[in-house]
Amino acid sequence: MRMIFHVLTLFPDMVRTALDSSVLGRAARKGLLQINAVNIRDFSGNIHNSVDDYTYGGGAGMLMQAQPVYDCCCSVQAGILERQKKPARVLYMSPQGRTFDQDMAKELALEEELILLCGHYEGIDARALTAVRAEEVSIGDFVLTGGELPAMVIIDAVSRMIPGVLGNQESADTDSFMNGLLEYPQYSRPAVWDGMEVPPVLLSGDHAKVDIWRFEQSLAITKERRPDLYEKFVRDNPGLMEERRKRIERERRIEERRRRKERQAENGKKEDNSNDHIADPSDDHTPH
Ligand code: 4F9
Repeated sequence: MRMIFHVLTLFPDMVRTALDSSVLGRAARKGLLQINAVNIRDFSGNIHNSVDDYTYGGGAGMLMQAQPVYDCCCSVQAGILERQKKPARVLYMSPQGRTFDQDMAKELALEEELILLCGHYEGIDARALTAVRAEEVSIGDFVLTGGELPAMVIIDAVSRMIPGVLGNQESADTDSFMNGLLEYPQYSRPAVWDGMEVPPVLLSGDHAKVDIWRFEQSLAITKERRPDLYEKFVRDNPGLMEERRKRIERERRIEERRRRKERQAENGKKEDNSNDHIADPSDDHTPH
């Protein structure tokens, strides 16, 4: 099923050009998604094609008027109603909105059509937003010159959740942030570059060890840089964290035994090993 993104904007070319290249362009040509950039100015309804005016109450800047935005949105919704028998969600790009994240990207990828409304100047008359039932969405705590870049950010993040948009190679590496942790560092050839070595475990060929190393890197980086994400991960994955605790405990015991043997060998003197044949009850033999 093809997903259609309707972008309502005063700068439709900006949106068309940006989304016509690379991964999204390829997906569009494959028929997996469609970008419908609609010029709000086409709905001005006056010979001057004007769509903005001064704000009531004063203050700097112009505001996009309600009528062109409303008419533009209704025109697009009319087509959507014919195709999917229900109106599409209308997302208004705004710093006042709900913060966009990966969970929201996954949620939006379930829709067949979406309307992304882009404001300019000081924004859009609040009555139009009410009339079209706009949901305000923010991509972060900063102010831009318009909603086009946020709309493109959302389209990009949602599109890569659509089956077939990413190749297998590309989709495999999404799983890291998708699991709620930050990415571990990655390396390619050469094994030594500018005097810096690739961590030896990655050259070992031991896939289980590599997985553990990557998980540990992800955990450490997330704990250091994003304690909020780390706490959430620990809360949401008690089983994984318990498995990890057991693994670390097991490694600690093995290391301790190794050190003890080493000391014994060094001293050359006999210590009491008479209990070594008895299984340690705290040893965990479950497969990992
Ligand atoms: C929208 C900023 C969403 C961040 C829209 C000026 C915006 C924005 N997230 N800034 N117009």
